[in-house]
Amino acid sequence: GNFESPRLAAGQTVLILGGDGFCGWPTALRFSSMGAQVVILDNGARRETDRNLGVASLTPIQSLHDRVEAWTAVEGSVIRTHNVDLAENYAGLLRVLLETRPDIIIHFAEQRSAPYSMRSSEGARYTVDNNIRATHNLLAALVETRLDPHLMHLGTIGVYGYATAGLQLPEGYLKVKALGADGREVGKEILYPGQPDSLYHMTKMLDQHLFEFYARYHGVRITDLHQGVVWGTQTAETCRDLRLVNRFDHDAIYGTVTNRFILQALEGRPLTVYGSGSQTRGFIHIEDMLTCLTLAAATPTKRGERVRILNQIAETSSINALAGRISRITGAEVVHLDNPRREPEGNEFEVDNGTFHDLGFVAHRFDEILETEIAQLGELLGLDGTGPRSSVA
Ligand code: NAD
Ligand code: USQ
Repeated sequence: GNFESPRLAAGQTVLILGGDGFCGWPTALRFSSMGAQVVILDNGARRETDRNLGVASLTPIQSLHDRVEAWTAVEGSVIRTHNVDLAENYAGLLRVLLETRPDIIIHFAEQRSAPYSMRSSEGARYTVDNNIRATHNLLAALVETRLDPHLMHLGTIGVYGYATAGLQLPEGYLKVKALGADGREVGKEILYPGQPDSLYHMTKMLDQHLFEFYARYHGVRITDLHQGVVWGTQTAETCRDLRLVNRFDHDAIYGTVTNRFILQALEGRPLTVYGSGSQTRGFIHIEDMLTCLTLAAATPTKRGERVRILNQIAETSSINALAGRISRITGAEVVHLDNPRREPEGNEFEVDNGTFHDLGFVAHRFDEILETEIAQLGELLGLDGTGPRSSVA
C-alpha cells in the first residue's frame, strides 16, 4: 500500500462490525497488524444466507473462531469476537461497546447485495429491517453510553443513483442556489438527494440521513465512505496462511462483477455481461480499500463537525470495458445476457474523490494489477483457464 505511517492506529481499539465478511475480515487483520486492539462483532448472518441460498465461498473459509485462532498463531495478536445481532440485540450491543470502549468503529454489518434486496418481499424487508435497525441501534447506543469513537461506515457509491444527468458526483453534499424570501439568491449545501437503483442502495441513503441527524444533534463523529464495487480477494494479511483466506463470492446474488468475470475466465467460460454492458460503475481493489480505511481512520472527524462523506473509488469503467480488459488478458469470450436487473444503461458516471487524493491516496490501476490478480486467484483455486474445477458447479 501507499500508506506512509502504518503505526498510526497502534494502541487504539478498533471495533469492526461485520468483521467476518469479505471487506470486514481483511480490515480486521490489517488494523491488527498495525498494532490496534481489534474486536469483531458479527452475527454470522452472511454465512446463514449462503446456506439458505445454497451457495458458498469458493475459497475454503474457516469459522470465525478458527480464523482468529489462526491469526493469533501467525501474528501473535489476539482478536476478540462477539456473536451479536446488531439489529436485534441492543442490550448485547451496549455490553460490547461498554466492554470494548472503542476509539474507532468500522461498520460493515449490513445486507449488501442489491439483487438480494430486489428478489422478493422477504429480501426487501430483511434488507431494510436489518440495515436501518443495525445503523440506528449503533447510533442510539453511542449516545446512551456517551462513548465518543470515530464511526466509519461503509456506504456505497450507488446512494447517488447511477443516472447522474452528466453531473460530477460531489462528496455527499450538493451546493444549491435558491431564491430567498426577499427574492435574492441564497446558497446552501444539502445532502445529495440521491435516487438509488435498488432497495439495498436505498438503505445506505437512509443511513446517511441518520448520520446527518446524529452528527448535528448529538455530536457523533462520523465518516461515511461511499465505496464502489470492490474486487480482488486476498490481501497482504489474508495471504499469510490458508486458514486466513478471504471469502470469494461468485454466485449471481453476492458475486460482484469483476470477481465473477475473473472466475469465468479462469474456468474457460464466457463473461456474462448484463444487457448492453454500457452501465458505468466505480471500482476499487480490496488493497486500496484498506489504504482508504487507514487514511480515514488516521484523520478522524471532530465533535460538532458535520458527517464527512468521502467517495471511495479508484476508477470508473463501463461493464463492457471491464469485460474487454479481462478478455484481452485471458482470451475469454464475452456474451451479452438479458439484463436481470432494473438499472439505467448508458449512464455517465463522474465521481469527485478529491479528499482521498488530498490525503495521499494513490490507487492501483486496473491494468497494472489485473493480470497478477487473475494469476493469484487461479493458483488459489487451482484453475488455469482450461475448464472448471471438478468441485465447481
Ligand atoms: P459481507 O456480506 O461479506 O459482510 C457483511 C458482514 O456483516 C457479514 O459477515 C454479516 O454476517 C455481518 N452482518 C450483517 N448483518 C448483521 C447484523 N445485523 N449483526 C451483526 N453482523 C451482521 O459484505 P461485504 O462485501 O464485506 O460488505 C461490507 C460492507 O461494505 C457492506 O455494508 C457493504 O454495503 C459495503 N460495501 C461493499 C462493497 C463490495 O463490493 N463488497 C462495495 C461497497 C460497499
Ligand atoms: N453485472 C454484469 N454481469 C454479471 C454481474 C453483474 O454485467 O455477471 C453488472 C450489473 O448489471 C451491474 C454491475 O455489473 O450493472 C455491478 O454489479 P455488481 O453485482 O458487481 O455490484 P452491485 O450490485 O452494484 O453491488 C456491489 C456490492 C454492493 C456495493 C456496490 C457498490 O454488492 O454492496 O454497495 O457494489 S456500487 O455499485 O458502486 O454502488
